[in-house]
Amino acid sequence: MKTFEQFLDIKQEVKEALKNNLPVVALESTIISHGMPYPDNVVMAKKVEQLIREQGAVPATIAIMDGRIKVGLTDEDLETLAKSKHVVKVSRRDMASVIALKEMGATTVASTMICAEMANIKFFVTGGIGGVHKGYEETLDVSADLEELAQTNVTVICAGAKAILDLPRTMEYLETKGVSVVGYQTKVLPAFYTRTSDIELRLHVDKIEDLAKIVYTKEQLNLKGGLLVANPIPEKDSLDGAYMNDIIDRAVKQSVKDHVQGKDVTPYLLKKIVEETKGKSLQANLALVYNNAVVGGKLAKAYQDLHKK
Ligand code: PSU
Ligand code: MN
Repeated sequence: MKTFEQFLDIKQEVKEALKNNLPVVALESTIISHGMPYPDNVVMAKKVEQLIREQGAVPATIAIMDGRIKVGLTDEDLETLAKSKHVVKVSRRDMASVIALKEMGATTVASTMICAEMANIKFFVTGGIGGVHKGYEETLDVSADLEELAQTNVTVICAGAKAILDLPRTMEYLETKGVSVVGYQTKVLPAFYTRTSDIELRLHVDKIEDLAKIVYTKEQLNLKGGLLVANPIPEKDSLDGAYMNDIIDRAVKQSVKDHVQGKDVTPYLLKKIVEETKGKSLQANLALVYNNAVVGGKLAKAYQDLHKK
């Protein structure tokens, strides 16, 4: 037994799927505890799991509870996480302390990747990744998600990075760290609430099977690190770019005035944007996560089919 396995609590259904080489898709929990208000968050968490199942894959939402890394949560666990005011947002640096001190922790993209790799899960669906923040020249605020993508072997399906971030610098950082960003049915980086940005991607594919081939080949080559699939929000759910940028700029300025720092920045901005858009951004956020769940489930399945050949 590897030493970390003593802390892993893999749900029976997930364990069996992994044993039988069936497709499994990991999900993060910070999006539940810190990314959306209750009760939308728990509705989202359950629906995402259902959508993944509909693609023929098994969902595994990850969180830290009672000193254990839970891989696969019950509906009751999801409720607890969604309602509690005392959930720690756990990135890589917080993992050991939250486990050791038996706190309740929700995993970010970075820590979900770590836990997924520990459990041998290859695919992970989220909304948007963290990145280089606007004004980073002053604050040095760069999400640990980017470092994790550089070193942990999990494919992350997201809707790009949202415009609260400095998108060009986020892309440069990923390039430096050797992380492939593959556009799925898009030639430009989607910007979360919107389908497009002015950043051209070096790589895009139109077919799920091609994504699966890229994941498989990266693995055969033994290349370290993650792979980022950028899947744009559906047209009908996307918001107007200029409208959103204006709201985001104001939210970022307010966060500086309010001296928001560290891990509080992203949750603060998300909440402000939901308020300012009177819930429109929340609807868009839900729609894009569902869309990612469908693509993630299909990709996990396509990868497994490829593997069998
Ligand atoms: N982007 C979203 N919703 C979220 C997050 C990002 O649209 O909930 C969360 C993810 O868990 C991501 C984390 O990993 O915020 C990034 O936080 P930070 O910027 O502090 O690294
Ligand atoms: Mn940060």
